[in-house]
Amino acid sequence: MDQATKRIAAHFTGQTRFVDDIDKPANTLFGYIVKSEIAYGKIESINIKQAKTVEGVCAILSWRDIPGKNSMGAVFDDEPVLAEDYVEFIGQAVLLIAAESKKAAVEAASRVEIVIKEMNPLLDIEESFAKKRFPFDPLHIVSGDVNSGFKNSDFVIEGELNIGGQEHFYLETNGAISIPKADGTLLVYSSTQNPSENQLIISHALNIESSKIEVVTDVIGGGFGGKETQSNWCAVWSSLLAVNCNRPVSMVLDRREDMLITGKRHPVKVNYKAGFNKNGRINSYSSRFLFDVGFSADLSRSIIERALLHLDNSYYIPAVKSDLYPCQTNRSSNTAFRGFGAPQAIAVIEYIMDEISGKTGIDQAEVRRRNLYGKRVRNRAPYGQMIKDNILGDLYSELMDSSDYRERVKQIKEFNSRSQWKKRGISVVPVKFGISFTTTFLNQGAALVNLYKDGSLALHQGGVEMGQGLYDKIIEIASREFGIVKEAVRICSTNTMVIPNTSATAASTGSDINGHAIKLAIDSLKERLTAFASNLYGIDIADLVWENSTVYSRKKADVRHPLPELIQKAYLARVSLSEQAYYKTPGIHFDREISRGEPFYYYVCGISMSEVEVDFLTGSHTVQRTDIVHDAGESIDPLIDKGQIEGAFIQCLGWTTMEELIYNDKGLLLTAGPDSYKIPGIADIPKEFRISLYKYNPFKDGILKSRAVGEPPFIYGLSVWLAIKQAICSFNSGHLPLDLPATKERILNSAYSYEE
Ligand code: MTE
Ligand code: QUE
Ligand code: MOS
Repeated sequence: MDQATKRIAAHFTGQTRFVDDIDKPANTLFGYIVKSEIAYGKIESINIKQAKTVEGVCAILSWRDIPGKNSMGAVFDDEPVLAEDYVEFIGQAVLLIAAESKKAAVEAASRVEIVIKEMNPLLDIEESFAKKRFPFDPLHIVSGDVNSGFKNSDFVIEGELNIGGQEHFYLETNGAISIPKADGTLLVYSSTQNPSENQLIISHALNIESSKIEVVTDVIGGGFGGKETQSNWCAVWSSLLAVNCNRPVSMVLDRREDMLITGKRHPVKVNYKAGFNKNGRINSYSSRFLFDVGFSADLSRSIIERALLHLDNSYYIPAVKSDLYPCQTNRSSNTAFRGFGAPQAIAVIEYIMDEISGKTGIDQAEVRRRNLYGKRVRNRAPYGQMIKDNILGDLYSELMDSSDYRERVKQIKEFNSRSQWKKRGISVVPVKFGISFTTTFLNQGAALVNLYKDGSLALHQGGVEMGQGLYDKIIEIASREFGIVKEAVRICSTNTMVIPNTSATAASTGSDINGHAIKLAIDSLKERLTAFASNLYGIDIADLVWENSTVYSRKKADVRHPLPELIQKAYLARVSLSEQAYYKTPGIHFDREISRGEPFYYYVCGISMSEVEVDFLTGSHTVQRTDIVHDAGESIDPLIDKGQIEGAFIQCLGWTTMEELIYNDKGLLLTAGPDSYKIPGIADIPKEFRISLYKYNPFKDGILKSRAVGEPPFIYGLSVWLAIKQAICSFNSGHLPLDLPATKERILNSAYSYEE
């Protein structure tokens, strides 16, 4: 088995070593945070006298003990490492404790006396909006004239949709181990999607240069966006304690702490207005989005920007106007989560598509088809980018054929007319997901490849493996490009001392950016060695073939050498066996001021269809069947890509039908554990689950003609929610709106109420 396969096997059998599983040095201390129990208030006094008497306590730090900047905001300086005068959400870190044992740390924390003058927390987004509590400027987009669009429409609808947040529920919680070295440098093992940012934030807080902070990240137990910025926290906290005590400090959050203090997917409240014609085509769409960003900005500006860039989903809309507001609340800071704002925006336009079907009487799939972007006309997105190489229509046709749609619609109608309490519904949802960080400068990556004298190859790159199969793809790219067997290739942990200034492994760009960098490095190394081999064996470069760790000549049968032999000779001849490379995504730009540009290198498209059966006595439902046709290009590893599609779909199904974050009126998250927060289980998988990878796209944009896959398939889960809405509509055509998540309770509320 090659290393990538072993790693994957270890991952799904629970043998991957997470940060907490690393063998720690014997003198490692346990790090712990003292958290605010109040959502908003002024700190009047802190007394640590009793806490310090607990045996085994080594340090109790407040913000005053931070040698550098008390700031760990990734984009804006609005997030203190430790609270100063005010606390702004329940769970905010006020003090740090290092102790010989967890027991001692927890005991000390319970003896800390913090007096906080409680103030009224801001917990409602409408109220935050009314008070204009925006941590940064709202975003806007205008394209065409919506008002004349509404005037010229046969129908105009207006509505409100409430979309819930979502907990990441990665298997491995946030955590880091910081180890101070004798030379004043720091080694940090961190469960993060962004080692370079951990490094930078630690450097600011400790006031030491980045070059002295080595952040190492091995395979992590999931990130899903939740470890882009908020992994900074444990990394900084453990480092502050480690330097203060001059001993290693391990800080790994338990599940309840992690759920309580880290941010989630943004809940959103949307008011929309849409104008369309009798033929089902949309003319005009205006909307107001209120995003609950939590207490600080975090990545919210980029997240809202991605929402703005996906409010069209796959549809051509002649006139668009949208205002998107970041509303501050006294909750943990909402952050990146698979889809990065796009799922919320796409949910709205898909809801509208369903409403158009209801008002016009045109089948929901047909309404969607009529609105898809065109190939030569109707092909410019509201922000100006041309939708080139559009295959949405082809994907649609393929899905219609392979799913036997027409026949099943008949069967569903028949079933629904016979069945009083159970109704079935079906819905199609396409996706067009923009690939690239919209923050253009982040689209860069680097790699270093080292050959050893025995012919084995080690790869270094900036991406983090979190279960998405990045390492597998990188090894595959290197082995294919170099002509070396995978068994001889190793990929190394992500390390800030080897590949500097990396971007987060995010925006689904991990394999494209890092894969390209690896390919460039491999190609230069191979070019140098090819020249050497051509000389050595006296044959033309054009006739040399590298395959499966063998170098041979296309023309002369006697020229056939094992790769290790060639490498050994190259070493003796003093040919460098190492190469570094740098990649930046070409041709993209975006002007934030006017919301115009070509932010995306390409789009990933696909289409889904789900059929559900809803029981209107209990509100429960089953997913009878889901069909997905997804364009993964020339997939580097079809099994990995199918796994991504399945996982993303199920994750969205959780978001749209069962995962509910419930807070009390003081702002305390009541659902801070798996006992009260339900994520999908094995029984929630569609009874029939048919995923196919589209084979006919002639356009090959990604690394080795593949396409990014991490986030786009998340959108497919929306088809379950909208199929439920269709079933409700069969039960009661005058039903109330169906907010997200469509829990049993919401399904019944929607089904048994009537719009006046
Ligand atoms: N798959 C697994 N198993 N675990 C994860 O944490 N994160 C998702 C996606 N798939 C994730 C995952 C998110 S949010 C992103 S942006 C991409 O993977 C990141 O990896 P990539 O860019 O290499 O696709
Ligand atoms: C998609 C993403 C990200 C993004 C933009 C996208 C993302 C991310 C950032 C970002 C932006 C500004 C920063 C920063 C990060 O932008 O994941 O550190 O200063 O982190 O379209 O996934
Ligand atoms: Mo993914 S939300 O871009 O980490």
